[in-house]
Amino acid sequence: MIETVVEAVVADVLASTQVIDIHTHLFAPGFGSLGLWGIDHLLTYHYLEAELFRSAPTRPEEYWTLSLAQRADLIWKTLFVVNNPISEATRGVIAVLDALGLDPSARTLQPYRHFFREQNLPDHIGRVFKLAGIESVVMTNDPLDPEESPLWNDLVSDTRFRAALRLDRLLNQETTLTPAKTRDFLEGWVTRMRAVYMAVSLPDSFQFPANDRRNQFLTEAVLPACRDLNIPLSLMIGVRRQVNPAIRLAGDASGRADLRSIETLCREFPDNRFLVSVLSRENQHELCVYARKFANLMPFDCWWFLNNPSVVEEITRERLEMLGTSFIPQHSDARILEQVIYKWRNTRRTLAPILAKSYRLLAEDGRAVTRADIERDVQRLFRTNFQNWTSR
Ligand code: RAT
Ligand code: ZN
Repeated sequence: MIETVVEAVVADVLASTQVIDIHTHLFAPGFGSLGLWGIDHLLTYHYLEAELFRSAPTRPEEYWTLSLAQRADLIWKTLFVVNNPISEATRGVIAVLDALGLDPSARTLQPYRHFFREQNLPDHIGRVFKLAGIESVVMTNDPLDPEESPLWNDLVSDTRFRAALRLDRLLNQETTLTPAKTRDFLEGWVTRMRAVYMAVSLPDSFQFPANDRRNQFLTEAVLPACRDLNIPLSLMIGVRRQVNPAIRLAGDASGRADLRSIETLCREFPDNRFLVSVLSRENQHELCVYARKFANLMPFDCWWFLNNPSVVEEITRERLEMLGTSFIPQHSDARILEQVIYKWRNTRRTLAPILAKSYRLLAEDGRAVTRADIERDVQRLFRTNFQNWTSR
């Protein structure tokens, strides 16, 4: 295949491969108001709130007294009318409106609110998934969340939404549970949720081994439970929570972590599988090095502040060069349903030239690829690496 053809074929294969979105904050319709969608939530996404305070004189204390609709109006006016929406998060809203057939240059939110009011949620979810090219999403499910846990009682299952048992409260805060009780608790909840993995976000200061409560619960409860249930543990490392509490969810930052903890975990727990994402750009290369040492380590995603084309490009090239296709390139982290449209569109757009370049180099070195070869790689990246990791 000649070069321009390769890039077109890659783009076409990426577009037609239904992705499994392995980490989101979305909820199946059965969770009612926990599932966020529509224009007001799209605009009050914390990525946009962080940008609002840089361009409007409004103070956070003042912002939080406003209603949801007033906050959305302020963000629209500030970031979309008075300024051009050229940041990644603002451009995403434009892409969503456009994909849904709306004119993205309205001065007020009235036409968008009207559109979303007319939608019936189950049909709308189907349309959004189709536009995003996703087959299913993995939710973030915290059994200690007082709003969420009672809803599991009589939930109608929806195979488009799979569960992941989130451990942040259990591991990062004090609970009254002992490690032994925690292990039973986790095994019970994984079975009930049919969770495909357990997950925790960890600070940049995370150390393993260390003489602390988190290490004790990891060693005595989480790791044995994951091993017995034969599911992976997802570690998302490098978040510095609430460096600016005034801006709430937008107030978290990132920091470089000591990845020798990953080395120890992978070596000392060979019967466990780890999905690992690191938030600091500076940690990416060593994560690839560790993945070359330990087959029970699966690097995934360009997470949060890394999910911008310039950084995704760098990280993904590095991973392809060092790991071939044995990693999971991206998840959406969507908190609001329609975000999957722009997040996956951006991922495909960034991946196409990167993959095409790998195939061009391969051809220059003597082996041309066929469409079937490209399909095999994209299947691994978008689907089977995760499927194999979670259903052994
Ligand atoms: O990306 C985000 O929205 C962050 O606020 C976090 O949710 C992060 O992805 C996490 O899962 O902790
Ligand atoms: Zn997340």
